[in-house]
Amino acid sequence: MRILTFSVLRNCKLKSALFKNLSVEVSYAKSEIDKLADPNLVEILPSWKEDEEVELRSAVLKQMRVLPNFITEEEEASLLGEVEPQLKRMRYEFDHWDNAIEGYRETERSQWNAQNSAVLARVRAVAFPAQAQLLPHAHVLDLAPAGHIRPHVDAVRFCGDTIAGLCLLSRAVMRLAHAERAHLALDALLPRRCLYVMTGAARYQFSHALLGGAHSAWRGERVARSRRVAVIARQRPAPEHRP
Ligand SMILES: O=C(O)CCC(=O)C(=O)O
Repeated sequence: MRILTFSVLRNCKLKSALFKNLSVEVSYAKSEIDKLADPNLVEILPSWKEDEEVELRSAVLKQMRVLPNFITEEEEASLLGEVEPQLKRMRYEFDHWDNAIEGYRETERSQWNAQNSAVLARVRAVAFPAQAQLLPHAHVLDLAPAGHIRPHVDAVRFCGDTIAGLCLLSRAVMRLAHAERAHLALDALLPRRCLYVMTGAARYQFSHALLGGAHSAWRGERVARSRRVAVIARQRPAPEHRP
């Protein structure tokens, strides 16, 4: 599906206020992110020496959070049930010469059934500031078992301060590397059914990549990857960056 090919990942070309029609009651308070995030799922790589850029290190660790078991198995099945018919009609894209991503198919979705709307409302409540305006569509990104995403920073013209992704079907390793000093790097283990939330320095100063199965390891152990679907919510770009 070439219309979306790259539009989302490279340009994050999504539109205004995600979930704006939602009337679901949300029970999480904003500080839930601190309770739900597991700091053990984000690890600074050895190339980033302990005494180097200490403030940046502590900032990025606060700004890349992984919330394990954010959704239940039933909620995962329900989200997949809604996106699968659309995804199944597409082919995985490989081999595009300048792609930042390989082995993927993607779509956008703004209308969800009641159960999925409730899940997405929880994402909004936990991951985004109360006043944040979100893009109207969630980005649904389906990576084949052999698919991967190369390092990139989401363009400010198309995406604001915070990016939050629900991870379905497979765990994966996401690598963040400082855009100018790539040895300042960290890995995040994204377990199946987690939510990750990237904001601030983690979103702007670091590239992020989704490692392919052959390169995915966590604490010395290989992380097998199978097909993975991410449902990603993004904040609207700041007014000064809007196209
Ligand atoms: O699949 C993911 O969770 C990450 C996707 C990504 O890198 C992006 O949309 O910018």
